[in-house]
Formats: sequence, structure tokens, C-alpha cells
Amino acid sequence: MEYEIKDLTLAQYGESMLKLAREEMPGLLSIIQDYAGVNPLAGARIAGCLHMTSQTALLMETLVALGAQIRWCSSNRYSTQDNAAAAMAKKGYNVFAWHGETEQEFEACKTRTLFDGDEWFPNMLLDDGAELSRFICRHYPHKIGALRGISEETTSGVVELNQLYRSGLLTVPSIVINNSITKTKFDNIYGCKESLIDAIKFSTDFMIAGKTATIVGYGDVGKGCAKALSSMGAHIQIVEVDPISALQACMEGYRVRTLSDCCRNSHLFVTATGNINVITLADIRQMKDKVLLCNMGNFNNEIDMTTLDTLECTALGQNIAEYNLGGNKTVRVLGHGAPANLSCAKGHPSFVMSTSFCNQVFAQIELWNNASRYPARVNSLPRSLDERVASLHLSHLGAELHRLSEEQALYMGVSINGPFKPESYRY
Ligand code: RBV
Repeated sequence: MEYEIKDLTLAQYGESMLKLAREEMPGLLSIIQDYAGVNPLAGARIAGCLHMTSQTALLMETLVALGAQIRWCSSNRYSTQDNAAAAMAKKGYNVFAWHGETEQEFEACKTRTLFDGDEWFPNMLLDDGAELSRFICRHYPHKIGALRGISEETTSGVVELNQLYRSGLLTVPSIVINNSITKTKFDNIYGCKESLIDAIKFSTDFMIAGKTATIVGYGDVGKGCAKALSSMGAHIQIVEVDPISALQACMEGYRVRTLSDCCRNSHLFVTATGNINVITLADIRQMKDKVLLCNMGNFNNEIDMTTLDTLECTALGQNIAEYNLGGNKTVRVLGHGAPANLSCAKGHPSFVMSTSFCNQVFAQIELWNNASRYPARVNSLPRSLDERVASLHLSHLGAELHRLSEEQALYMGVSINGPFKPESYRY
């Protein structure tokens, strides 16, 4: 057994957090029960790269319960919950992750996740933001063929994977679980809706009611963030490039404005675009004094931290820094521009991560057992599995499904047991 973490003495506290998470992850628990004795992942050697949190710890336990061998690192330098990492290391998991890794340490953690001397190299990846996929393509291109498949967690991973396929570097199938309805319409919306507030409250004394908040990017993540801040009494402004998303924001009652307009009146900015340098130093110079900046997109580059880091900076706490703009003006940034919910708080709540991670487990089972069904490009899970993930979470909330009659099923042209909607249905 091997690990590199911050502090093993946090294991007991981490284990209590895992106990709380387990109570809220009914989908993962049912999968473990349903596959008891079947071992659908027997023989799979999974290298996992996904925020080392208590929720991810239960994903790791599920993969092992289904027969896989795993090694693990975090997909962001600031997202590891050191207590969860300690709990897993104590139980014998190979985990290489701690909160606040340097770039070099992050690279080293990825290397140790992929290799155990000459003994071990993965035949499957479970990835987030295509971190490991890109890492192998860049540093070990000759090893790509050793992989049977890749399951990818998030929106921005799709962009990366498509680039790797187009450049001919990636030659194995991947399944992007962000394409599942039970991922993007739940984790991205409701997860962010709850965890954005945690991040702001854990690190600041910022009262949300009455403030003007600008959300840059009105995709699923932006929608969840806007809903949370608006429900607490903030005035919401949206910055969008896509007319469809912009119109959605208008219909929700939000103002849609250019970024430079918003710079003049906002107290808080949240980036959620998946794009790079969305807020630059030039934008920041137009903002009010002591404005709060917060990123909820996957990568750390939506706020131009590289340029900000050239300015004088004071820590105002563990996860918030104040940058001196000169002329008695400052700007405050949460969690070094990393996704604030993970860098400043505990990430999404366990329940919604259970829906996401059931998709991860099904993607691993599919790729490991039925790889030939998935061509070497970005694929999605079938809708039947999406419906199954949702079903696994209903009774926890006291919900019971109504059933179609034979006549009704015939009339709609669907089976009584689903799938209930055409592939093109957008939910
Ligand atoms: N995310 N994980 C957590 N608590 O472990 N919280 C959020 C957690 C995932 C989420 O699925 C999103 O797509 C991804 O982090 C972005 O890196």
C-alpha cells in the first residue's frame, strides 16, 4: 500500500464525514448491493483523478466493491479534503492528494497514480477535466493503447477530449457522464446552487441579500449559481455570449448585460463559462473597491490569476486573498480562482454526487465489459441507464412512480418500463 497525503491523524474525522456521506448516497449503496458477488469490474485497474472528497471516497469504495483495483489523485490542486484522503489512506487505498498542491506536486501525484514501479499501469481511467487523459497523451503517448476506456466527469473535459481525438493522440473510447441528464441537470444545477453559498459563507463575511451579483456564463452551473444568489435576495446580472442562454436568463427575470456594464455596479462576480480569462485585470480595474471574485467553472483559469499574482497580495484567511490594485483599491478572490465550492468548502452535497457517481460507475462497467459498443470518440451512456440512476434516488426522497397502462404506453409508443422520452428530449 502506498499513499501521499497531508496528515494521517485526520483519518478518524474523515471516517465520520464518510459516514455522513454514506447516508446520503443511496444510489452507490444500491449498486454495491445489486452487484454483490458479480464483480463486474474484476480485472479493471482504474486510475482515478477526481477531487479527493468524502463523496469521491464512496465512489472509490464502490469501484473496489465491484472488483476493481484503483489508484487515485485529485483533479484540482485545491480540492482535496485532507480528512477524506486520510480516511482512505488509513484503510489501505493508494491515494496521492492534499489541499494546496503546487503544479509540480500535482504532476507528481498524477504520475504516482498511473505507475506503481513497473508493476502497475491502469487499463481504465476515471477522469475529471480530462486531466489524466491529457497527461498520458502528453507524457506517455505510447501507453494510450493499454487503456480500454475512459469515463469523464465534467463539461470542460468534453472540450479537452474532443481536441485529443481530433489531434489523433487519443485512440480509445470515452464516455462523458456530463452528457447524462442525471449528471448535468442535477450536479451542475442543484449541486452548485448549494455549494456556491457554502464557499462564500465559509470564507467571507459577505451578506448576499441586497447585493448585485454578476454571473458570467448561464449554462447549467450558472443557472444553479444565479438561483442560489437570487433566492437569498441578490440582484442578478448575467453575462452571456449565447443568445439562447441569454434569452433564458431574461425569462427568469435577470438582467443580461455586457461585462463592462456589470463591472461598474457589482459586489460579487461568479464565473461559470468553461472558458479562459473571462475576467482579466483590465476588467477588474473597472470594478468597485473590495469586489469579491469567485470561480465555479472547472479550471482555475477563468479569472486571470497569472496576471493577478503579479500584484501585492494579502491572505485574509485560508481561502481568500486580497490583491492591491493601487489607488486604495483592492479585489478579493476566493480559493486562488479554483472552483470555489471545492477549494473553499466541501464541494457538492453527497446526495447529488451520488447521482453523478452512479453514472461514473455505470460508465466504467459499460466500458470494461462492452467496450466494442463504444467507438474511439466521446460517447454518452444510454438513456435507460440515466433513468436507472434517477430511479435509485427516488425512494430516499419518499417519491413513488406512477405507471403507464398498456393503452397509454401503446399510445405514446414507449415501453411501460421506459425509456420514456426520445434521445432528443432536453429535460
Ligand atoms: N464535484 N465533485 C464534488 N463533492 O466531490 N463536488 C463537485 C465532490 C464535481 C462535479 O461533478 C463537477 O462536474 C466536477 O467536480 C468539476 O471538476
